[in-house]
Amino acid sequence: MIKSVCGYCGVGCGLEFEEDKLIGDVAYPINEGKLCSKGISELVSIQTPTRLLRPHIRDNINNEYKVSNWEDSIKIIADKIKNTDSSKIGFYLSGQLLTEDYYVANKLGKGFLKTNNVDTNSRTCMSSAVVAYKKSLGIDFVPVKMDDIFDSNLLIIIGANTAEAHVVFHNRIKKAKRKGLKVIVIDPRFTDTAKIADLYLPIKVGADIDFLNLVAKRIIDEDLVDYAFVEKYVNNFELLKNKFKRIPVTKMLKRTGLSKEQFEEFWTMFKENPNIISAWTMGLNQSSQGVDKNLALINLHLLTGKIYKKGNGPLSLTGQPNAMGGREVGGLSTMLAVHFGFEKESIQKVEEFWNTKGIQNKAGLTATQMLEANLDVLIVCHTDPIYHLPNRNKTEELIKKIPMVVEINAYENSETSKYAHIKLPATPWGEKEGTQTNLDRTITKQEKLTRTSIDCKPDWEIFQLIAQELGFYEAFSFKNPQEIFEEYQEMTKLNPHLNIYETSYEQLRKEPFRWGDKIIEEKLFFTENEKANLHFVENKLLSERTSLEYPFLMITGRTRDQWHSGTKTNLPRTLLKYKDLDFCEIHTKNAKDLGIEHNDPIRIISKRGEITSKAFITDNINMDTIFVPISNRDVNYITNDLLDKDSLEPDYNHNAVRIEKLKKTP
Ligand SMILES: Nc1nc2c(c(=O)[nH]1)N[C@H]1C(S)=C(S)[C@@H](COP(=O)(O)OP(=O)(O)OC[C@H]3O[C@@H](n4cnc5c(=O)[nH]c(N)nc54)[C@H](O)[C@@H]3O)O[C@H]1N2
Ligand SMILES: Nc1nc2c(c(=O)[nH]1)N[C@H]1C(S)=C(S)[C@@H](COP(=O)(O)OP(=O)(O)OC[C@H]3O[C@@H](n4cnc5c(=O)[nH]c(N)nc54)[C@H](O)[C@@H]3O)O[C@H]1N2
Ligand code: SF4
Ligand SMILES: [Mo]
Repeated sequence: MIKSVCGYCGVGCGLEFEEDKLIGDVAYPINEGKLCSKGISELVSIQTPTRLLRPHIRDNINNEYKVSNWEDSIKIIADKIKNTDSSKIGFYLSGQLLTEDYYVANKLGKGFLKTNNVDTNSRTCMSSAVVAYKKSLGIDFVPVKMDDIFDSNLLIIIGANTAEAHVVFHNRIKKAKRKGLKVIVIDPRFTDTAKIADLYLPIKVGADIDFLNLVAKRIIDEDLVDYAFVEKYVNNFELLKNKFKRIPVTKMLKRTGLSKEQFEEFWTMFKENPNIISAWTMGLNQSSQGVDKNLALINLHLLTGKIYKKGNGPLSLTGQPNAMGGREVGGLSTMLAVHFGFEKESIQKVEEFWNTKGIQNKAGLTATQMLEANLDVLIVCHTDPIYHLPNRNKTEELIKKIPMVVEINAYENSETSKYAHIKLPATPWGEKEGTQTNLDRTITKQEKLTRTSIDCKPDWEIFQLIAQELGFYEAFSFKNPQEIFEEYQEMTKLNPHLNIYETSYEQLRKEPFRWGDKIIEEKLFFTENEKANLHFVENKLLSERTSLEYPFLMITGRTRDQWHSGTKTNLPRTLLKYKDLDFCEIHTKNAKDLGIEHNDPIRIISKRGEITSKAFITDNINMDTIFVPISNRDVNYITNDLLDKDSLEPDYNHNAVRIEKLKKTP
């Protein structure tokens, strides 16, 4: 029997592998033996016919790929890199990479190629939360753990659908409910998560800042402020208080679409429950004001001292299995390594540690900027930007201009592979080992369960081969993931709050390790004066507006059994299909007005493009709002490419569209 962890979502469930079968690990603290359908079917995806098993190459994206070998492919890539200015090279990584992969890619990019253009799909996902935590707490730090819900009285879930996106955590919420936890769900859709709520608030898309500011104002007006906490630990209270004197309360409530009674019901629960956790994901992050939405929520915890206290705090629910590990390593273009930025002293420390010189002193291109930057070499690893970036017609035009696109993938059917010149076969989950950090800072270990397919290589090794071909043998001579992890651990000592050095690779085989608990115990903030910052933010209505021509707002998101583009989950043998891959939720009244019936084929059109889908008529969505799951691979042909100005995360959840009924094909 081998113990490992699931490689899908940020919950990070423990599992056991025995005789070709996976079961949940009963002794594992996070999931107590439970797994969702994705976890159970991890093994199925290894054995699919759509695995990428050999290197492939072509001169031109209009030609067919030809099978190649590692030696030639790596040489072609290294030669091109040698002849390219470092500012024209980009690494497009993924929150699904293991920590060791991230470490090697980041070291190569920032440390040796001297480009900070090393970013990740987490930009489209968690970057608003990262920036907000840094602005408010002074550090990218999740100050709560999932199990804290058992010490809490009230869980506010805002802009997250745990029932489908963090399934096993959702089961834990249900368990905590049986022990008295109350749950409020705030979402424009009455989701499966809302079904377990004690109070459901059908907020209008994009109105979260208005709602959260109204709550903050009430906290101040009704003296629910924890003055002792604020005095000792928090900046900007007077400023915020003064600003809230002049906010247009009636207009703000109107924008939320909620009634006064609904707001009062919320307020009563908020006031009466001493211990409160708030949890959020894409409903807040993916917005033209994603950072501000986060800050408005964190304000509530700072004002009431409901942070760094058992059963309290703002719990950002990271989506991918190792987006957190990537953040710790420094795999975003806006940080250097181990939580360091680009200050002189940080660069010096990192240069000394890596034994290199000339690290660039400013942030590199973000994932959402790379395609527009006229790059000469783009290396995409473990993610599918053509599928996932917004305004796809534009991204397709942009990627065609890049002379060398290298795609490292374990499967052959990504959308980006249509635009790559070289495809390199990576070793997927189950055939490799390494570490990952789940959404509450718990580091877990993935184990190799089956043999590695002959011509596939783990992601770290692919970056190492490129580094070696470029001549960096000394810095890139890792024999296995353990050696990488140990070098990384040593590096975390440069920034001791990242106490990852306290565990060991061997120890992680036996039990998970959570870093950073001391930060909570000692109530540490990492701002200049070591106090947390309140921020006054307002809903600036920056997102795309609906119009007569485009009268609906489209939001997008997940369904329980599908993983994004579905290279791993859209398989004939996958166990369950709880929901279709392709549907469009539309309110009963809107459908009636358009003469659309259940399952009718429809076309959804925005200024940028169009897609087809199938109507799913329901009362569980706000009027004039539609929802399309991202398992419809075409969804980003119609999404808008506005970005949050601080995090540069896309505004995926605010797209003006119109709907047309299509003729049914006989
Ligand atoms: N099954 C499955 N699970 C996954 C994934 C997957 O692909 N499949 N992906 C993982 C990843 S990478 C991520 S990031 C997470 C995402 O996890 P979630 O964010 O929980 O998943 P989404 O379906 O995107 O849900 C976002 C919710 O926000 C709501 N929403 C949209 N706009 C607004 C708004 O303006 N305000 C509010 N309050 N709510 C709004 C939507 O209706 C939706 O219910 O899931 C992770 N888990
Ligand atoms: N409209 C809209 N767009 C969105 C979102 C949304 O909510 N709405 N959400 C955004 C968010 S939060 C996210 S996280 C992104 C997700 O978007 P992506 O990251 O593009 O989605 P995935 O399908 O998970 O892509 C992972 C890729 O890695 C490959 N792969 C699997 N295993 C391995 C391996 O071991 N090694 C390597 N090298 N490759 C492997 C898979 O085959 C797949 O092609 O989408 C973003 N885009
Ligand atoms: S909840 Fe997440 S980590 Fe747990 S089994 Fe499901 S996909 Fe895997
Ligand atoms: Mo994500």
